Amino acid sequence: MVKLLQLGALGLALSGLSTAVALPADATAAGPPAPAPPAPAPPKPKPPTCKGLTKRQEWRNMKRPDQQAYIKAQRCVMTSPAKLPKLKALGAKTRWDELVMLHQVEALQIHSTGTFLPFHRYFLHVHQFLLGECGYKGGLPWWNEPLDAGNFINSPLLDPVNGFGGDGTGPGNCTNGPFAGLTVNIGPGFFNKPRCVNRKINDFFSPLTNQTYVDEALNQPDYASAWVAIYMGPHLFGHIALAMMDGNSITSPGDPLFFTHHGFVDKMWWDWQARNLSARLTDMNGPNAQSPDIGFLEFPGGIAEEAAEQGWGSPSPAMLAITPDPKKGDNGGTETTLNHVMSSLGIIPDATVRDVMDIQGGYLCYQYE
Ligand SMILES: [Cu+2]
Repeated sequence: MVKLLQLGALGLALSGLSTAVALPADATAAGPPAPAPPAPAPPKPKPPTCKGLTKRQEWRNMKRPDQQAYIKAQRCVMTSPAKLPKLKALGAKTRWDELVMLHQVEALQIHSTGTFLPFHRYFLHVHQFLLGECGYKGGLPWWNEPLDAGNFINSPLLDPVNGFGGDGTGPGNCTNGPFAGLTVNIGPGFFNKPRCVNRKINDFFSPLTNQTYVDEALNQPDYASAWVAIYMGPHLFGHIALAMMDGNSITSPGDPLFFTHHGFVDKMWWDWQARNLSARLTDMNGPNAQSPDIGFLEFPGGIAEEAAEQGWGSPSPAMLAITPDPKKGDNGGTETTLNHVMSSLGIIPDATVRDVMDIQGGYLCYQYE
């Protein structure tokens, strides 16, 4: 991805160069001016395009070695030492912790907001980058949850050998399988306590990820209603049914399974966009941070009340000191725009919402299968 961007920038620089070279040639011509040759058509700036799309396959359609390579890379990120001094100072011990801390620090500006979908698309991209550091070159898997709605417990994704490990057991609801024995140091909430990878499957709520609810989201007429339908629909109920990392909204990405759930969420947004691309590649709005009075849409009460009731605590002054300005790029307003700047706290460069609107626009290059 980075390479493509660099190539794109190089192309622009080269096209600028050829224009610059053409001008002095005319200017130095001696004697009477020759009839001007027809001006060469200015090179059309090439829109950034994708050379070879990465395939994001549904987990059970991936070949077994590809599944194993993905899980191996996730384990590698979970055991690689943290790199960013500011995040290490706040308690991140591994590269995985840095990823989870990113979600933690920005939690109140990326949930219940218009930035929810673009940020989580960017967040998956950050995840992909970290897997790349561990040598993974394949696409991210996604989970077709309607196939398992009502029966998450028997999903092949929860297989201890060929999946992400099963339902949590024991006092910490620690999962078995490939992530057993690994430690996540970020969360729950705004606290940082070392924990196992944990989850608690609840098939009372998992039917609410079924195709009916997906279709309801996909049938929304505009972004303003679509993001709410996705967020409050299959996204939320998938989280409730999985209760990843103590069921905590702030630090649930500690569980590697999070990224297959959010692949499903991202695909819903893309499927919605694809129904009317010309309009929906630029359709963006919604608050760029939670209102203190409303907080998370899924919980009653505002931010302060939720923090107390959910036992999350609040961001420490040190966390607030590294929290990006949620209005950056939005002209100081409270509404998410295409110029909204998204930060990964230094894991990868910042991106704008515009960058991620098109999953095949050049900044991103993938397709769902
Ligand atoms: Cu999130």
